[in-house]
Amino acid sequence: MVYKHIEVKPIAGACGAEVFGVDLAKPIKRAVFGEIYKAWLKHQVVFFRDQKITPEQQIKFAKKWGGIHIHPFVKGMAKYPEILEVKKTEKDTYTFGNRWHTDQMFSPTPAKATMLYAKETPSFGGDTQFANMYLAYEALSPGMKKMFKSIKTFNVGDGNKRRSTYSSRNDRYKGASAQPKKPPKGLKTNSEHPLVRTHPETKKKGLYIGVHTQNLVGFEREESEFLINMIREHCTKPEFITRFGWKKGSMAIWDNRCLQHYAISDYPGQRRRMHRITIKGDKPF
Ligand SMILES: O=C(O)CCC(=O)C(=O)O
Ligand SMILES: [Fe+2]
Repeated sequence: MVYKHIEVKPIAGACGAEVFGVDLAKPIKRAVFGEIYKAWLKHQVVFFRDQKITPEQQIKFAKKWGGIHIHPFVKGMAKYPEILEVKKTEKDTYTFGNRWHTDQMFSPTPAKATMLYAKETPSFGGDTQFANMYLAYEALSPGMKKMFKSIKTFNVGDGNKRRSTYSSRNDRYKGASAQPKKPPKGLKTNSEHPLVRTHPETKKKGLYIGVHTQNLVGFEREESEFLINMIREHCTKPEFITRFGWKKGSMAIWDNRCLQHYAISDYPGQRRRMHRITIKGDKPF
């Protein structure tokens, strides 16, 4: 791919690229954004370094990717409900996103993209890993592809919803991240999705599974657990993974439709604080 306005450098064989030549604090021309978006679809997650932006500027940039999703049971920042502060302090033991997952998979219309902007980073550790679900699908044998084609997963997000309806001193969620809020009545936090998902824009197929996946629809419990464990292990082979080391001012935007991600919890006693915006997605097919 040839870029006229930006420079794009992959950071690993699996996925992920760093974008150079963009100042997110300034208005971004349509042609420049067009190239960023193309690079994003190709590399699945793009990174920008040394950005100095205000919450207003981050919100403005996020709106270019689609409608901003307001989290139903995690409170946004007091002045900016669009932004969740993902924060871990010296004392916190819980790390938000510390499992392989794709955002809001429990929802009938899970997030399209997630944008994370680093405000404070530990002196070491706190990287985020991304696993390429196109590669994981492509690496399957024709027999497995055929078998997986018609499988639906059942995905549940109840843990978070439950945590958000009470707040005790012992709650491991407390203080460790954005604060829970009461979800609207009747909020749907479980959904069936295809195990093999077609990306609505690239039209490529990828495996679609994450921590929210509880069982495969229509399978016996033993069968379902066996297959899910196998798929989880397969999806996170080192060859499918890239790892991003954050510095203050780093920004990442990832595509939840074709990646899983994992926040590494290896910096006890240190602080890490991120500003997170999620972009609304469609019903997976
Ligand atoms: O903090 C991170 O590196 C990622 C956390 C996460 O899973 C998310 O923001 O969706
Ligand atoms: Fe996440």
